[in-house]
Amino acid sequence: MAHQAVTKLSGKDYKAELHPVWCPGCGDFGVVAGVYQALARLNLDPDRTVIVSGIGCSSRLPGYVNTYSFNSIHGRALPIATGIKLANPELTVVVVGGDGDGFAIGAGHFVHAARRNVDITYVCMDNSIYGLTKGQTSPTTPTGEVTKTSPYGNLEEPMQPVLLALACGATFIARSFSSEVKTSVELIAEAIEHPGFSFVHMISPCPVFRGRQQFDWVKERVRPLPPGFDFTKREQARSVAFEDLNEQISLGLIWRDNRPGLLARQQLVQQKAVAKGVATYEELLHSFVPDFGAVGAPR
Ligand SMILES: Cc1ncc(C[n+]2csc(CCOP(=O)(O)OP(=O)(O)O)c2C)c(N)n1
Ligand code: SF4
Repeated sequence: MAHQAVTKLSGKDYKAELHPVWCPGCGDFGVVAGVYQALARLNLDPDRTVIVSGIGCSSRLPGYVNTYSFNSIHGRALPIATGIKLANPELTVVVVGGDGDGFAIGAGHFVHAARRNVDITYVCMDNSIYGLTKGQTSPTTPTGEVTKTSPYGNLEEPMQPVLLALACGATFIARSFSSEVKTSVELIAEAIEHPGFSFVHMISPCPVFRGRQQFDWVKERVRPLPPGFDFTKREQARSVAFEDLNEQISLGLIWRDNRPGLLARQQLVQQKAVAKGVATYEELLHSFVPDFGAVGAPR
């Protein structure tokens, strides 16, 4: 359950003193604008909200938001966020980062965060390039794209983040585009409210290493999901997940499922333990490891 601020906050209340150092025209400006407004829409208490990232241009975002923030290690934001949420379920935990961070070095963590269905929100800012390290191909770079590491064109097929999220059991999957801030606000707010692992695939162009034409390329292809699209129907979600992004990029809520999250399942275990006479979570831990918490105890 997300904690609300005592007074009504607006988007600018979530702006940190630190000003973004992203390049002029970077898509990430649109994403942070969407984050400010989504937090304001939910009136989240900044003292009970944490934004976690890895390393990359996009991973600078937590520093620009007036909540707790953790700019962590490249590719490791999801396990760190999982630990934060499990240690203190009262916190609202949001993870942000780039496609390199999330789908190259961090790909294994994405798979397991989705599978575990921990109640955290992951906004992956996909520019299909490594921005911070100056323009190497990433797992989502289109085939044939000329980059610093593919001067004759990328030989590889890009991966499909939405398809991967669906295959791994994410219970909320949406896609937005950094220039469509209104759509981003709605989807990020809904993702935060979702009790389970929520994933927002956020297309956020890098004009420096993919060129200004990346915005035009995306704009020509994005479209809202068709009227009547049912995000609770797996076969409809699957058809979006298999979309050829060179042809069309659907924006909106693609998939939602009410499978209980990890914390809800943990509560069931606690209830069973209580029924067996174990009164508290600490006692439950002691029943596994009798010396748990004792000074010098094995950990
Ligand atoms: C363990 C480790 N490996 C590699 C790096 C170098 N590195 C920093 S950011 C980055 C990739 C950045 O691309 P992405 O995650 O897509 O974010 P963007 O900068 O495009 O927003 C890499 C490879 C690192 N910091 N740590
Ligand atoms: S290099 Fe690209 S992703 Fe990084 S700040 Fe500049 S425009 Fe944005």
